[in-house]
Amino acid sequence: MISNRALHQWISEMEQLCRPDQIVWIDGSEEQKKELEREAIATGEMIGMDQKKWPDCIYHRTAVNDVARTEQLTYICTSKKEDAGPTNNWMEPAEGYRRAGEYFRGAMEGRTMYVIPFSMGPPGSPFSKIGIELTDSIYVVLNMLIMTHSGRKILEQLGDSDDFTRGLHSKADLDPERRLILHFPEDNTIWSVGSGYGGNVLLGKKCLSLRLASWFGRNEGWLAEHMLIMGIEDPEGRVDYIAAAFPSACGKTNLAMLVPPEHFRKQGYKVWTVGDDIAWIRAGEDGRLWAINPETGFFGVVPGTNSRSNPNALASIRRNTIFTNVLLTGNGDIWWEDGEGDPPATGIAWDGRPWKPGLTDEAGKPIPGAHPNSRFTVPVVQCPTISAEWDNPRGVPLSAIVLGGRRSRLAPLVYETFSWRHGVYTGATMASEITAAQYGKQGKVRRDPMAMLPFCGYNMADYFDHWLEFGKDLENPPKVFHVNWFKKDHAGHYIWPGFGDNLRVLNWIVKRTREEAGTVRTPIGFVPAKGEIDLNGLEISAEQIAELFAVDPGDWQKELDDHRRFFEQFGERLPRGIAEEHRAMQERLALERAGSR
Ligand code: GTP
Ligand code: SPV
Ligand code: MN
Repeated sequence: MISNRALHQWISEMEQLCRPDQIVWIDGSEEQKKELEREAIATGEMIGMDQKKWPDCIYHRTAVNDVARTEQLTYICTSKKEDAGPTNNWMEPAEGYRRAGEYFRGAMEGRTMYVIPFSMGPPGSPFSKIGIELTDSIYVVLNMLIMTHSGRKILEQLGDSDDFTRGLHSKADLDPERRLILHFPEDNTIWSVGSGYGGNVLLGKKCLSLRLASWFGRNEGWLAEHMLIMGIEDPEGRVDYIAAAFPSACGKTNLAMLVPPEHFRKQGYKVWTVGDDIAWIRAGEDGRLWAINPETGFFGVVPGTNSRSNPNALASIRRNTIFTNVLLTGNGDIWWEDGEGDPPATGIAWDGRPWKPGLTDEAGKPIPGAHPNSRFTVPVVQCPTISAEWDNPRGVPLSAIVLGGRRSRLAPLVYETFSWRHGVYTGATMASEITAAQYGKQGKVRRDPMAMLPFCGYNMADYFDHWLEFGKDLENPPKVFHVNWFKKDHAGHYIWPGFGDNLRVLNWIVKRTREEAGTVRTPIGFVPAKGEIDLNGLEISAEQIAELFAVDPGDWQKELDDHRRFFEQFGERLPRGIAEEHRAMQERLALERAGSR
């Protein structure tokens, strides 16, 4: 099909290792896609859906032990262990190739190897990176066709260059004991074996666009981040773009597709979606930050998606969508928890077992029909609020960076950091409660710097340093904010309504970037002055507002002690700027506590 020698040589080596029956090149055509869907349905790899109700949609169920990324089986394979750092699993490259090579050996016998040429970022943009994924999964091919620029046009773009990410994936036998997700940043290579789940196998996504890209970004002077990108248009038609880092399943897709509350809609506020998961950020010649969404699709959490929480997502996924691990009914319909309408009388749960409403486990807990991490895959252009700038090769200029997590306690609804350096400190100490998108004890608070704990492809201490240095070179570094939509009252209920009402907070943030809104100084940053967040049309009491913005110096002292313990693992490598910010915060808290005594 093409003359690229480096590409052909690599493919033939991988072919010898995996021994597929045949090789098929993905050209990006609609005919090939339809043919693959038919084949996947015929073999049972995927399941057809009611085409009247769900036009061009298709269903997939993963293995029951394969429903989220497996961070414990994900490795950074660098020559030096320190380059991966204390927060990553590390394996020596030779050991990685040897161990995974054993699982790959002959794994594609009786199967087809698909060759997927893809580009993260618009082809030809200075931001963009080309990859080739080899896979034995039609599910992966169909997802990559939605999530990336892919097919013949990318091969043409690549030409004879050997500058492409070499991605090898095989489901092999889907055995978690023989599963590895390996990254070789020094070789621009990714090997993933033994899984069929999204973030483990769509190699353009977390593996390339975050783990490898963060490594490239450090060497080349840019940032690859786990961030949504959205535009907020005010009644005068000015659009401010913000990028926001929240950990997995903490609200990026929802915020990126936000519908303004009525009070704002009437005034003419609009929200535009640019991306919901990943941002690549560069400094522009104008001294501002510019960001692109390298993806072309959304791989979003299904449960909780309904016409109140996220009508734009719901509108996006009515056609031409892949559904993974939701509840399937006998007649090709689907259902999920906190979606639209009543559950069906009976169905087949995400794990393939018969399901009916009211089922409980031994502990009396409801058994869900859809897995809490069930996902939709849909082209971004199907979103009613997709920004006209979404695939602009130059990206969009950022007015603010927003950080956040899921904290039932402690973190106030919103605060503004004092400086870029304090913003980096705030990102470095981000924490969130574990969700269904990760394996681990759900609800437990873990530190997740910049929402990148599972995605930073190098030593996290060097990552902090890269952020600090990156900001020093900026003429106009954007302000950095922290938000928390998830604070709970003593009865365990969310205090803040969230979703569309989050625009009230974003509006304050945008005003702050123009120095147009008042603040109150606290030891952790500036919180909105009374009356500065527009609460018009919202039923919320003064006590609730007070609780949302409370900054308790005693609780924050405990938090700060935990920051210190977290930083200890980086030893000497922790940048001085971070240690200095820690000390400064210690002093502000001590002053506050002395003052309030
Ligand atoms: P990944 O795709 O895993 O990176 O997740 P994400 O960050 O895009 O999270 P998503 O928007 O899919 O939200 C995950 C869960 O958080 C869903 O169950 C949402 O209903 C819930 N959620 C999102 N925004 C809010 C909010 O403002 N308030 C509350 N209470 N819940 C929210
Ligand atoms: C996440 O877990 O942050 C996701 C889903 O966006 S996955 O692509 O599986 O990583
Ligand atoms: Mn994500």
